Amino acid sequence: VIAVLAGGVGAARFLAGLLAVVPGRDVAAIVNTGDDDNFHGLTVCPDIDSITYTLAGVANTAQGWGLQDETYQTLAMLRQLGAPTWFQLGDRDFGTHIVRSELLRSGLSLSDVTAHITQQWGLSLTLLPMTNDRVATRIHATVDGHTVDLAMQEWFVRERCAPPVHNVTFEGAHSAQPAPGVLETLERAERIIVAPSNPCISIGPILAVPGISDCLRSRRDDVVAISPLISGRAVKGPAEHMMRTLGLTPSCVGVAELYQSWCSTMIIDERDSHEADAICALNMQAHITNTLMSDLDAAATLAKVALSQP
Ligand code: FO1
Repeated sequence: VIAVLAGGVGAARFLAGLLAVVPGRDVAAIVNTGDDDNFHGLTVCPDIDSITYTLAGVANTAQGWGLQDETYQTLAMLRQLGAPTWFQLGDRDFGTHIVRSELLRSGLSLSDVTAHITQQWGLSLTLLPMTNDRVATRIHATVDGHTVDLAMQEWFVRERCAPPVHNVTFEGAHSAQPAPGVLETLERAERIIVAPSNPCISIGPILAVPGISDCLRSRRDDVVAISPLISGRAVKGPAEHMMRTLGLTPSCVGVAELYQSWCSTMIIDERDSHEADAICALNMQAHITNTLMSDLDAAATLAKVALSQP
């Protein structure tokens, strides 16, 4: 099995490329659930859904979240009735959250529900939520000189990633357990790939679940990460700004510094070839290639590179 640590869009694109070169039954993605939240009484799992919709071919790729051909009638009604609507849920997307919430209420775990939904879309890979327990990413940011503690979606969507972040914590992580199959997959995988996802808010929550980072450390030689930053910039999302305000180096070297204790190889972009020596100085291998997944072919080529590292 090939294990992939996954956040949202970057991971979804990478997984689409990986599935073009490896059968789905041999791929298991361990997905961040720290972004999950409740809206209108429903459980929303943005990263699981981004991956599901992308692999099912129904994602709104221009927008970067949600579904194609979406309408917002339900949201309009909620607004009419005075409910908060800053988090835009489309009518089709609501269907996912209704099914998920109902199955969770009936006693199924998030793992079971996720398996059910991915099967309904005909996906052959395994999507494993990092945990079935509630872990919530909290963003400690500064607004008008005051420190505020925001839920991930409040900071990301409502505040448009604007308030400078000075700390990120993972509420509930200390007492969470990895979901069934997570540690077994990491122990058995031929290769563990860290998708090009935000190191602080996509990969960070996965590492915060007890047992996962120890397991990765024991597999260090088989862990390969793809830098989500190219020339110090995130292809999508707030990684660069966030790393800077957190006091980290916003570059592939800064990501390598975060991963070095449990990851042996960083795949970095051609535009960052001058950073390779700094990565090797961290006792890691640096592999230089095109990491921009501009289309499915580029993502498949990147997946082949990640699979072929020694
Ligand atoms: N991102 C936005 O920028 N605005 C939204 O209104 C929004 C709604 C939304 C609904 C469902 C869903 O699964 C994702 C949604 N996202 C939205 C994306 C999401 O907030 C982030 O991309 C991830 O949490 C970061 O990985």
